[in-house]
Amino acid sequence: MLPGTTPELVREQMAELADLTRTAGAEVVGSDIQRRSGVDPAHFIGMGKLNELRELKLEGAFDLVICNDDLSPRQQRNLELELKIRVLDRTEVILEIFAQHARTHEGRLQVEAARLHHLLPRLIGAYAYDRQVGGRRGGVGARGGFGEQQIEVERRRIRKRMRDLEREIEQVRSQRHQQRTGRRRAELETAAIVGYTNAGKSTLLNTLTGARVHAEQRLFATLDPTTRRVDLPTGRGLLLTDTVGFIQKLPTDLVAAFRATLEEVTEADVILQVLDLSSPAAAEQAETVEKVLADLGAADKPRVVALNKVDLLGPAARRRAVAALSARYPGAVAISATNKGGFADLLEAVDQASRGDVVNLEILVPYGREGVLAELRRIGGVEKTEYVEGGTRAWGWVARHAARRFESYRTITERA
Ligand SMILES: Nc1nc2c(ncn2[C@@H]2O[C@H](COP(=O)(O)OP(=O)(O)OP(=O)(O)O)[C@@H](O)[C@H]2O)c(=O)[nH]1
Ligand SMILES: [Mg+2]
Repeated sequence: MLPGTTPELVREQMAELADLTRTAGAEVVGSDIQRRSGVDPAHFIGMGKLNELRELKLEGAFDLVICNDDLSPRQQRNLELELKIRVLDRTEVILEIFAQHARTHEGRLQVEAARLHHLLPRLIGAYAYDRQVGGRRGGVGARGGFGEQQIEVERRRIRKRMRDLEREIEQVRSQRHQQRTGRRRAELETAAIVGYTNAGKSTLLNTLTGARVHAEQRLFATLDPTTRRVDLPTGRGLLLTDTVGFIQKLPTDLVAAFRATLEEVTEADVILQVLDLSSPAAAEQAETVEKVLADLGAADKPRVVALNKVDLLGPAARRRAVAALSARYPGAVAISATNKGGFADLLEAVDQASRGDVVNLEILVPYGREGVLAELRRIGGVEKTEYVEGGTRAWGWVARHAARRFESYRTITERA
C-alpha cells in the first residue's frame, strides 16, 4: 500500500483481485498487504516481506504469487528467481481471463496481440515463446536454457507475429466499420451499453431485446460485441450494443488491442451506462467507467445511467445508494435487469437521449401510402395525425440525416 491510497480502497482492490484470480482458475490461499513509502525497484516488495514469503513457500503454502500492482519485467523476474515460483501481476491475470474467454476470431486476435505486447519486454531467458502463446496458461514457461541468441530469434518471431496480427486486426476494424455503415443506412440511432465488469450489461441487453448473450456471475463474461434492436415505447427502433466490461487498472495493452471492439462505444450516438448499485464499490466503479470513457473520447456523448440490481437491496439501503449516486448522475434510473423493474423509465430516458440532432416535420401522406408513416414511426416519431382531404397530415420528428426521406411529403420545411 502506497501513499495516496486508503485502506478501504486497497481492501476492495484485493477482494477484486481475488475474484479475478478465481475467475482465471486459481485458488486463493492467502493475501497480504505491505505499507511502504515507495516500491522497491528491484523486488517491488521489501526484503523482510520477501523473506517471509520465501519461508511460507518452503512450507508449501502456495505456488503462485499475484501482485495487485503492475510489476516491471525486472521486478517480476527477480521475484521469480528469489521465490522460485510463478509471479504474476493484475494485468497478467486479466490477460489470462481474456485469453480463456475469447470465443470469436476477432476476440482471439485482440487478446493475442495484447499478450504479445505484454510479453515482449519480459522475454529475458526465463520465458519460452511456445509456452506463452501455444499453452493455455500464460506466465512462466520453461525455465533456463535460453541463450541471448535464441532470445533474439524469439523476439524477432514475436515482432513478426505482432505485425501480422496488427494487419488482421486492421481488417477486423474495417469490417466492423462497414457493418456500422450498414446499420447507419438503416437510419436507426445506436446506443452502447457500457459499465464495470459484472454490472449486468449483457443481462440488460437480453431482457430488453430478447438477445441471448451469455451472462454470468463472473468477471469479463463478455468480450465480443453483440448488437440487437430494441423497440422504444414510441415504436422507434434503436440499435443496442453490449460489449466488454471495464475494470480499474484496465491494462493499456488490452485497451489498445481492443480498439476495434471499443469503437462500438466511440461511434455510438448514446451511452447507456450500467452501474451495479448493490456493489459496495459502486462509486469507485463509476469513476473507473468515467476514466475509460474519457480515454475513449466518449465522455461527452449523450448518456443514460441505469442503477442496476436494485432488487438486491432493501428499501433503506436502496434509498441510500440511489441518493449517493444521484448526486453524480442526476437523471439516473433505478432498474433491475433481471426482473425488468424500472424499464419504462429507462426506455423513456433512452428515447429522450437518443433523439440527437432532429428536425420537426409536418407531412401530408396521401391515402394508400401509409408505409411512409410507419417508416417515420420506426426511425423517428409521430406526435399527432389528422385525416384531411387528400391524405393524413402528420406532425413528428426525425434525425436530421434521415430527413430527406420525407422531403417529398413535407408541407412546411424546417420548423425548428
Ligand atoms: N439480482 C440481480 N442480478 C443481476 C441483475 N443484473 C445482472 N445480474 C447478475 O449479475 C451477473 C452479471 O451479469 P452480466 O449481465 O453477465 O454482467 P456484465 O456486465 O455483462 O458482465 P461482463 O460481461 O462480465 O463484463 C449475473 O449473474 C446476472 O444474473 C439484476 O438486476 N439483479
Ligand atoms: Mg457481459
